[in-house]
Amino acid sequence: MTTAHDAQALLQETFGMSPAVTVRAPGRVNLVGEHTDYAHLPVLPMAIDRALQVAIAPTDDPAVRVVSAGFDGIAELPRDGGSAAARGWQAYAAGVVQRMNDVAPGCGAVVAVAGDLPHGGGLSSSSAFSVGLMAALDAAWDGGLDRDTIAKRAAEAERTAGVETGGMDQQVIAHALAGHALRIDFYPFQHRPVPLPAGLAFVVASSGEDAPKGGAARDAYNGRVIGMRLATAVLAEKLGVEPSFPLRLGDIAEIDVVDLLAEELQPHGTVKEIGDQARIPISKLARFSVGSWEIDRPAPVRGVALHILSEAERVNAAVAALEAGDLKAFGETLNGSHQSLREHMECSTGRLDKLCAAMRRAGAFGARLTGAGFGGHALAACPPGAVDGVIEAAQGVTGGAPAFPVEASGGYEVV
Ligand code: NG1
Repeated sequence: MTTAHDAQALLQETFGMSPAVTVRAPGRVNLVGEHTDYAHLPVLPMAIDRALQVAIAPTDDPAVRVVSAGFDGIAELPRDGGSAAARGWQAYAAGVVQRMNDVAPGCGAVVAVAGDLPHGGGLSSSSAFSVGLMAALDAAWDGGLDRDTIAKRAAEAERTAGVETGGMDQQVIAHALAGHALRIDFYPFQHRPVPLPAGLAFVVASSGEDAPKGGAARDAYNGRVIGMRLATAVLAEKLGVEPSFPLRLGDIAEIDVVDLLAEELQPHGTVKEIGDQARIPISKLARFSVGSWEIDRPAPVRGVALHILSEAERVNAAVAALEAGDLKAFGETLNGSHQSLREHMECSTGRLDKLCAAMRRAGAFGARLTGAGFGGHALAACPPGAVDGVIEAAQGVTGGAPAFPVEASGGYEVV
C-alpha cells in the first residue's frame, strides 16, 4: 500500500523540497451506468480505497514541474500555457495547469505523485491524477476553488488531452462519501449518496489487457461519443425536437419515449450522411473539445443508443435494489449491463467476458466490465464470504493478473 509518505519522499528526492500539502485522490469503480455520462444520463460509481497521493510545494518561478512514480520523466509546464507539445501523462498535467491559468498567475510549484491505483483502464487513474493535481495546485496557491469547480475544470482539462470524457470520474472523486455509492445525474446536474447495504462486498480484477487512453482505446471511446451524437440527431429529428449542442441522448426527451424509436436506427453512420439527413451542420456533429471525428468515417449508432438507453434504466433499478437491500436484483443489473456492453456497445473483450463469467460462478451476485472497456478491469459484487473465491477464480482466468477487494471510500482529501 502506498502512503502519502512515498509521494513526499519522491518530492524531496527529486526537487529537494518538503510538501506544503499532500492530496489523496481516490480511483473509482463504476457500479453501473457505463457510457452514459457523456449522454447526460445517470451513473452510479463509488470511490475506492486505492488512490494517488499528490505532494506539492509552491515556488516563485512561473512553472509547474511534476514527477510521477508510475511514469518516466519530469513534466516541465510553463504558467503561460505554452505546453501544447506535452504527450501521454504529461498532456494531462499540461491540461490541468492550463485550466488553472487564472489562479495565482506567476506562481509555480513542484509536485510528486505516487500511489497504489493501477493505471491501464477502468479505475480512473487519469481523473485521480487530474483532480488530485488540480486540488493540490489550488491548495498550494490558495485558490479557494470549491469541489464542483475542481471537478468541472479537471474534466475540461482531460478533454484538452483528447478524450471526450463525460465527467463522472471527476465528480465522484470530488464528492464521494465513504460507505456509499454516488448517483450522479447530469441533466439537471445533481448527486446523491446511496448507502451500500451490509452483506455486499466488491472485487476488482484486471483482465491483463491494458486499455490506456493514449491510443486505440481513446479512439474507440471517442467513436462511441460520436455514435451517440449521430443517434441523437436522428431521434431528435424523428421526434420534432430542436436539439441543443453538443447533442446528448439524455437531453431530447424522456428515455422511454426515445427508447421506442431507437430500434429503427441504422447500425452505423457517418457524420456526413447523418448531418445531411438530419439537416445539422457537420461541424456541430464532428467537433470535439480538441480535434474532430472524420466526416466520412463510420461510427456505431444503433447499438450505442440501445445500450445507453437501457443502461440508464439499469441505474434506476440498481439504486432501487440497493435501497431495498435486494442484492440478487442488484447483481442482475450488473450482469445485464455487461451483456449490453458486449452485445450493443461492443466494448468488451473475450478476456473480460470470461473473467466476469468466472467471478459469477465463484458466487458473485453479478459481474461486469467497469470503465470504458476495450480491456482494463472488471468488477464483481459478492457476499463478503465469497471474496477469496472470486479473486481466485479471476486469477485462474487471467493467469494471475491483479485482483483485489475494494471498499467505498470518500472523495479527495487535502492534508
Ligand atoms: P475510464 O475508462 O475509467 O477512464 C471512461 C470515462 C468516463 C465514462 C467511462 C464509461 C474518462 C476519463 N472517463 O472511464 O467519463 O464515460 O469511460 O462509462 O475518459
